[in-house]
Amino acid sequence: MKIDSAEFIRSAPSSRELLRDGRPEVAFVGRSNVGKSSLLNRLLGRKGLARISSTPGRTRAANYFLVNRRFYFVDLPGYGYAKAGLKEREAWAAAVDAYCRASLPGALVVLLVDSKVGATQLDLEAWDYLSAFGARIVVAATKSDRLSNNRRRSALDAIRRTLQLGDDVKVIPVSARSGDGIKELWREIDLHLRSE
Ligand SMILES: Nc1nc2c(ncn2[C@@H]2O[C@H](COP(=O)(O)OP(=O)(O)OP(=O)(O)O)[C@@H](O)[C@H]2O)c(=O)[nH]1
Ligand SMILES: [Mg+2]
Repeated sequence: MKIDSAEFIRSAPSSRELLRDGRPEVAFVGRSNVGKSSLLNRLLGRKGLARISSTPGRTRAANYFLVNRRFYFVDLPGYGYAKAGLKEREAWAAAVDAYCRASLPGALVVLLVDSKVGATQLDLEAWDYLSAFGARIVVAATKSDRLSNNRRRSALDAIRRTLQLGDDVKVIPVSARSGDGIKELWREIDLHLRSE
């Protein structure tokens, strides 16, 4: 897809700030540090749009980006940040829960799983949680540049097994660094936007 415009619109830490203007949405969900902001920037071809941090757990609210004035990319805060205190975890859960309740099942969810780390117990819980909203989910196995071709293939199989994915669910290896899988992921996003 040709990106004519991409702009940060707002941060939504609670249901009050959520956008509900009927535009289609694509939400990016995954562990803290899994590469959500990097992938979003790569998809949009805008390096500094979503904030990338070497310190995990920096995204605390749902961040809306308006693309081509037609649809939203939503960068959700990452889960599983070990050093997060109880207050932070509660803030995280509140922001994500508010978003999911209001915007799923309509949105397409891109669930990011680190291809080197594999799917964790928290990823499985996230999968179950998101599926319960009836959301369409595509799994992006991130940082694929860190694995050889052989190891990438077994990593994808392992993710499928751990998340117990059916054949109808796509797992796309992606790299914000090399650009691997970006076209394939756009194809899925396009399909969703067309069906809206
Ligand atoms: N090798 C490699 N590193 C990546 C890739 N994508 C992201 N990273 C690195 O992973 C770290 C986290 O990236 P972010 O995009 O900030 O991750 P995030 O999921 O948005 O993190 P939070 O907002 O804290 O939840 C950064 O150090 C990135 O440079 C990738 O495709 N390949
Ligand atoms: Mg982020």
